[in-house]
Parts: sequence; structure tokens; C-alpha cells
Amino acid sequence: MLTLFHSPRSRSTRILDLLHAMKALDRVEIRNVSIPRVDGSGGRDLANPHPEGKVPLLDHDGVHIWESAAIMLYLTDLFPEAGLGVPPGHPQRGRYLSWLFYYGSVVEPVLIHAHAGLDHPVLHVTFRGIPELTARLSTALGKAPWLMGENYTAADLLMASPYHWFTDAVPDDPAIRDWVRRCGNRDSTAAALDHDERLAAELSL
Ligand SMILES: N[C@@H](CCC(=O)N[C@@H](CS)C(=O)NCC(=O)O)C(=O)O
Repeated sequence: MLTLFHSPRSRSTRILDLLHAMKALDRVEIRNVSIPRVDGSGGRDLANPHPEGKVPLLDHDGVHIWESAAIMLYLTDLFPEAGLGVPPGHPQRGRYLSWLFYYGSVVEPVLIHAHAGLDHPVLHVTFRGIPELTARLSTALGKAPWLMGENYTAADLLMASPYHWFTDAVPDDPAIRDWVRRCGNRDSTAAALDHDERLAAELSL
């Protein structure tokens, strides 16, 4: 059995989006939990098994999978027929893994450092910065409409997700701006956001 521990309007919303895009909602139970919010509202939910009380967390028959990129990889591997991932053995598999891991290991730290106004040589040596991230996206999206080429995948969903929250951070590059817009305009994303608002009402958010 698959259970997603989810809280609306959070990083977990992108997992809900993926489940809508994969038409896999009937395969996963969505468990709505509260989390502490930056505005001081909410609070840790004892029903959430994440060791730090965070979301998203996916439970598959008692095994816990945490971190958005790991959950996306796990789900796209589990439901390959949905075509939102790149399966093992495919020549582009390594590229798919690289975008997912680059997100968690580099993109989110770089965007959070910039948002927090943090700048330090050690951070730059370790993660590089916004110009390098912009160049990576610009190069990829200058060649093809999506990060993996001709098809939208979970890599696009994950990599574009922070630009929907930090709209000021969207680079001033026409190919990147167009990609962020196309990622946000998908029917499955609209359905997921609608679903998320219904879940938010349950938690009185
Ligand atoms: N790197 C994790 C981050 C998860 C995370 O920070 N989630 C936030 C929601 S946006 C959370 O649960 N915060 C509650 C807390 O910090 O206690 C991922 O991408 O899954």
C-alpha cells in the first residue's frame, strides 16, 4: 500500500501534481497532515512518520521514502506506463537521474541561499550560484522544449517548482520563462492545485 503524507501549499504539492499527471491517484492514499508554517501557524503532526515532521513522505508497505526527488523517482519507476520518468536501461536514464539529483543537491540550496541573501566563497565553491543554474537551464531549454528533450517528465515538474513560489527568481531568459509558464499551465497541475485547495480547507488553512 502507498500512502503520501501531504500538507497543502507545501513542497508536497508537487508530488500531488505528479500523481495527477500520472493518473495514479487511485493507487496512493493521500494522508493530510499539518506542519509548522513559516508564519507561525500549524504545528508538527504526530500522525506524520517523517523523523523531522516534514512533508512529503511516501510510505510503501511500511518503507519510508523522503525527499521530493527520491519520491518522484520512486513513483515514476513504479508507474512507468505513465511516461513521466525515464526507466532503467533507457539511454537517457542517467540524464533523468542527474536532473532530479541536481535539484535536491544544488538547485534548492542555491535558490534558498539567494532568497536568504547569503553569499560566501564556501557556498559558491560548493554549489555555484544563480548564474550557473540559469546557464544550465538556458542551455538545455535552448535545445529542446523540455529538460529531457521532446517530452515533459517529472524532472521538469521538480526543476520548475520553485519558480512557481519564487516568481521573482525566474531568470530573465525567454526559453526559461516560457518553460516555467508551460510547466505551470498543465491541466494536471490545475487539477492538483484544485485538489490541494480542497485539502487545505480540511485543515482550515
Ligand atoms: N528537501 C525536502 C524538504 C521538505 C520540506 O522542507 N518540507 C517543508 C514543507 S514545504 C516542511 O515539511 N516543513 C515543516 C518543518 O520544517 O517542520 C524535500 O524536498 O522533500
